[in-house]
Amino acid sequence: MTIENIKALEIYDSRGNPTLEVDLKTDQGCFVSMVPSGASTGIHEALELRDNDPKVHSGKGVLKAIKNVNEIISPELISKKVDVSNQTEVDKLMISLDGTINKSKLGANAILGVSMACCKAGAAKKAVPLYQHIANLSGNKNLILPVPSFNVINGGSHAGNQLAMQEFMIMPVGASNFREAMRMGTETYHTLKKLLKDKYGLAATAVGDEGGFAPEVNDAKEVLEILTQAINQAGYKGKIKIALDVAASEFFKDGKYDLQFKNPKSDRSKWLSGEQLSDFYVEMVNTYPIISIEDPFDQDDWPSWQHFFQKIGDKISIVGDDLTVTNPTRIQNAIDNKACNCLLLKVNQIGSLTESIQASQLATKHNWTVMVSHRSGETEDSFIADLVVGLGTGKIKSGAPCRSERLCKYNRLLHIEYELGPAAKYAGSLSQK
Ligand code: 2PG
Ligand code: MG
Repeated sequence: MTIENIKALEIYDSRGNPTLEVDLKTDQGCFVSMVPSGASTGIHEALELRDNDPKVHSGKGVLKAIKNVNEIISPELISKKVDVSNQTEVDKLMISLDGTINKSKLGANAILGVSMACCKAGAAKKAVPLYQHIANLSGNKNLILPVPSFNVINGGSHAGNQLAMQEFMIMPVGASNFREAMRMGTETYHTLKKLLKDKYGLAATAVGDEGGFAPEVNDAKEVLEILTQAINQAGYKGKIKIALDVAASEFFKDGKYDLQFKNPKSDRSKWLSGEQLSDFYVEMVNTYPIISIEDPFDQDDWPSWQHFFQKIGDKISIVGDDLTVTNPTRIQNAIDNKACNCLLLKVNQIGSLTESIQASQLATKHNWTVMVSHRSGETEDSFIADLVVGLGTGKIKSGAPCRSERLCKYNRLLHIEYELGPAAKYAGSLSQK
């Protein structure tokens, strides 16, 4: 089964910014993918090609990327008669057609759109569900339903409040299956909503980019306090743990961390050194049920990562996102430097499925855990739900249980669990080391 046609078009993501839809046709039908987009993007990520015409969409148009799919990638893949189930060959062809190290010629958004659509077509050709096809591609024999990490409080570059840290997440590690994890997460989300309303008023229940609440609170401890209260009040003490994504690259300035970075009158004397910030985290971990901290430091502040890993790497997951950008070279660096022990896997950071699988394999080979992740700008494509089950990594973050671009991933996971029936396995506490 070869490709008959590939067509890209401009659609919009959950923030109303343009992105790509890719429609790939074979004799078995049309396979559609949609490309996500980040806000707190790491500087080492593959290049998301934008038109940069300030008069249109503030420069965010993706017509160049679309043209690259329609006029360069499509004719090449069609004329080479590539087999859609041979994902490695398809991705390799596109990577060599691009020829740059960060996909800056064709755009990681263009390449990824075709890569994901092709994977869906490949699954159809093999007549297996998408998650099974991905499991086969990656050589994984263990299909696993992940622990969801619900981002219930939004801050950082995803929210209009003063909170510096970007994501406060809840992980139902004590659930016995994925359906129960959803119930625990949503009940806690609604309990939290009520607590926030009672304490701060109705405005505190407005949501940020990923569907989590964005109360006007700037103290992380105050947030952790109310979050712990919500978990306990919902009846899940000990069964739901907390994970953070600090996204510290967003507020690293002149070698220091500015926890008031969204305040134009930020007081420079309060900026923290890497070591001071590390002490702050240790105190938080000792006080609250925190099991995971993502991007605790800037993407190039290696000494702080190493220092923190030494201190607490045996106790919690230290997750590399901007640090590692799903890039095997940066992951290898982090392994060699003992900087973290968990990979955040985002397909658009590297720009193809084959390289994402390689990144995941490299991380797990070195005993890291892997959390598959959405982007803050999302679409209704639920590809990453199949990806996490197929890779069997046991963890996913897809925002709060609120807003359909977040829920479509969780809902797809519910469907997969139903489809697998008694064979479905939930990662639970095994998702942690
Ligand atoms: C992150 C992501 C997703 P963004 O930092 O982990 O939550 O945000 O897509 O804006 O990089
Ligand atoms: Mg992150």
